[in-house]
Amino acid sequence: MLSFVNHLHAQHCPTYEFYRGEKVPCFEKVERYDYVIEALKANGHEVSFATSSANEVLAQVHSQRYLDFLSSAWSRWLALDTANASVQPFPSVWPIRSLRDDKEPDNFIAQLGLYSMDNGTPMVAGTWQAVKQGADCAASGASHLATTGRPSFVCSRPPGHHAGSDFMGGYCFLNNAAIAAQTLRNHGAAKVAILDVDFHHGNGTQSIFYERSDVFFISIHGSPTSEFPFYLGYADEIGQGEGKGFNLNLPLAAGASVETWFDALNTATQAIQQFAPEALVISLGVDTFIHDPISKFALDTPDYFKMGDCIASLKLPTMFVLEGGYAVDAVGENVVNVLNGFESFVSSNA
Ligand code: SP5
Ligand code: ZN
Repeated sequence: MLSFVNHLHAQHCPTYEFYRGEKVPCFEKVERYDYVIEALKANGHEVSFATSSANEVLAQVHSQRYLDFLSSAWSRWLALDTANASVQPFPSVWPIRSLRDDKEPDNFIAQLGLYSMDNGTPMVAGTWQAVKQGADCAASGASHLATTGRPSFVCSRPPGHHAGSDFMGGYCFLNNAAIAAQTLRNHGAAKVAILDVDFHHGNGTQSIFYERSDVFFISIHGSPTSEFPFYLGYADEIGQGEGKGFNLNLPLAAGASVETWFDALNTATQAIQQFAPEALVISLGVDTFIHDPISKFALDTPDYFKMGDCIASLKLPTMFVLEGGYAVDAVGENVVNVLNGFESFVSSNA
């Protein structure tokens, strides 16, 4: 499968995040990417740099004021103090209920809170360069699928599915899966489905398409009663207005078995079949892995091959976008197993 790889990913290299008030090393590590590239090459998958720009689609997925903030954030952080060059900014105040989010304060940390859902998404000097290139890879993977009918894999970090139209969060800045889906729409696909198999609910992707009937969002994830992002991802979120009936959440209890997970996948694939999209985007997080350090599902390496095979049985034009997965040295093999499982179905049913 052709992979569009983000060669600027390492410019996003935060070193620490906060856990229970203490600084801990980042889970979303630079090496995750290297393991995926290594596994892609070892399995004979071709790689390409981005071939399209996401400039146009970015403004369809994200608000202009958020894009302006994100693209200029580091220079304004540095302008406060040159010593900030080696400091990761974190928000400390947020405009929650009863506070105004329509006014943009001049204070940088106040702006950071306005455009963040958590304090778990560290930013560094090269974050914008890395995430913009990731968006270009997502647009490229979608254009490749739309123009050739062949599947693609977007190999990029940081991930994207927690990023909403106007906020970052959960290690995510630009929503690559949403950018891919919107690019497919722009190429003429009337209906697109996004299946999010990351352990965490894809709150950003859900919210971007919540009032739209042209993009059906389906997510299998740890229940928000106990798992990040906590404040979205319940089964009663079915879409709104035009979008009513075009959002499906399948939350599972932390600790759910592999069998339970594949039952949910079966429910998801049936719903996708019913929707009959012209293209399918998979938000491919492999933090469902039994040894993932921050997640609580039990999938093992061979299960990822089966996942790919199940997805291929839909026989839809499909692309994959890398999301989470933090058991660093297993991420490559698990991701590539999904792609191989997908291709093995396609070739054995050709
Ligand atoms: C894309 C994605 O997978 N984002 C996940 C963001 C999760 N952020 C919260 C991390 C909390 C880490 N908790 C550490 C538990 C260690 N036992
Ligand atoms: Zn995740």
